[in-house]
Amino acid sequence: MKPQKAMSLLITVVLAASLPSACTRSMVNDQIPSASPPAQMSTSTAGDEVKDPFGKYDPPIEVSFVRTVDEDTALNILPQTPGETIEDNRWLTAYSEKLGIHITYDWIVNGGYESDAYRQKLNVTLASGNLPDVIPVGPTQLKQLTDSDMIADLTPYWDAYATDTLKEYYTAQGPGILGSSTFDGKLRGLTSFTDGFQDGIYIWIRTDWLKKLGLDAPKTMDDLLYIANAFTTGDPDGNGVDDTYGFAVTKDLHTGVLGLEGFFSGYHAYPNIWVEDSSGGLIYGSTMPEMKEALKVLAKMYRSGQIDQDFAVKDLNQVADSLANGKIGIEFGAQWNSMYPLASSFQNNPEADWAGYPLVSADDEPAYSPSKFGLDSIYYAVNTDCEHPEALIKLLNTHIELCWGETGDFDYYYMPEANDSRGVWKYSPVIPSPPFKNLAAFEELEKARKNGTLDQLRGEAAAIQRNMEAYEKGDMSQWGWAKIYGPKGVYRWGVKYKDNHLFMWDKFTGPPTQSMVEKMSALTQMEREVFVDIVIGAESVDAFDTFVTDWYQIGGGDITNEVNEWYAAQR
Ligand SMILES: [Ca+2]
Repeated sequence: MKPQKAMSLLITVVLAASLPSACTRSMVNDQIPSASPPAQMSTSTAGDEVKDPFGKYDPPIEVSFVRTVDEDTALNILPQTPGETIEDNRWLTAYSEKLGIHITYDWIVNGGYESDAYRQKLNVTLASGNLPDVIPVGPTQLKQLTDSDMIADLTPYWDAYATDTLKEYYTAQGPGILGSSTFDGKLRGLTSFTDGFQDGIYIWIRTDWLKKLGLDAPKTMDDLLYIANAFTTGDPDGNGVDDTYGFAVTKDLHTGVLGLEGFFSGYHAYPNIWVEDSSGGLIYGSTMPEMKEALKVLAKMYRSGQIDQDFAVKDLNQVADSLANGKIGIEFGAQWNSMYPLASSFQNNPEADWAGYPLVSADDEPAYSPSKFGLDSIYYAVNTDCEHPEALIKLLNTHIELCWGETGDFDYYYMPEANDSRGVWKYSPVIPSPPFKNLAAFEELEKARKNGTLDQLRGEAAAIQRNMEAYEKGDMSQWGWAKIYGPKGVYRWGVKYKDNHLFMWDKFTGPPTQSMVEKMSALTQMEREVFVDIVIGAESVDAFDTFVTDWYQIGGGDITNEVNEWYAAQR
């Protein structure tokens, strides 16, 4: 009931009702040929149109979508943009004026794309077969629509119409982003979000403890292990008792915060992601032989008290509490860890001066930053009946250009100061953003610091600079920003990761396979139990070998086969 009511309120303007739909072929008579893909069109002699990534349709066309209105849009954006509605706003006006594309919505529901309201409505639409021109779907639905041949192969349109910038955005994090929506070599959808791998795992260390013990930041795994031992036995908090630990470890072992992935990578082991083996196939990183040595080291650290003796029953929040209470000096995690949980440590004790460092290796080969694929996102797929599949690409090109391009206006189209810095970009039916967006903001800040042009920053970098200045002026709640974006921020190392290709991308980026859906959670549980038992000494490290055999036998083998079938189909 609620969504319908909201819908009737939101649909205040019926845009361009008399325009031909992009799906009603007979009514469309513009200069863009349609039925055959551009790759073939280019071989024809007469009437070739130039495949302009920003080409305007004349007469205009109509492109239908379905969409959601999330809470932020309903509560923050709409009230701060008087005169604009979901169906009549600055973004739709821009698409109309610049591209001759009139956006309409077959339906609109309240909630995000992950909401039950959207899923239910979408399922009804998919079952009816009456799809809009462009349909935002999850990875599993994308696969189903592909299998039932209801959505177009976007490959020729992508090749012909995507700008270099757009192509760069979708490939900057390796082939996985486009690969996640490619089936049998055909591109069936485009993600709304090009940042599928985050931007790195770092070592966060109490530098006030380093200083107190006369130690330098670690450059190697040996250094790091030395520091962890010193943090345990050297009384870094100066209370005369050995009551501190080296590493933060939770019972779940692998998490983006307080996790051990960054430690394992120092031994070239990559649990929880799929990596290539020497024959070019994919294996599950948790089963790599390299895991064994790393587990052995952890067991030794546990025995010597460098890891909380009760970690096996402590979840993320409990370990975060220990860290906030000054009991832990090293944790592995993402750049945002300075906001949580490290900020609490600083709030409790202003001397707790955390800093982020790059991962270290146990030998000469670099430790790659583990990058698990987590595209919590939707894909734009195009109805096979749609007259102008390339219109989607033009919308994406234009969105990027208006927000981040030379001719764009970030302060009008993204987060306008005039509208209380609300994210009006959400008015657009497509919302691609640059990968490594935050790293790019750091690089802008670095450049401005070097050139003395901090006052000329705009957009996100300007907002971050304001937060850092607030911290300088005594607003302690902004501490975390400087730890990421300041001159000594952790992103110094993020830029190095990026420039030197030091990411270990998760190579499986497809929808969950059948066996994965059925068996992965049990396998993950077994993995955690065995690894924890090895660390606490309940099992010898040789239990790892049994684990690998068991893992393959009780479902991991099937999953591995399916993952490799998917991988082969990507090529
Ligand atoms: Ca102590």
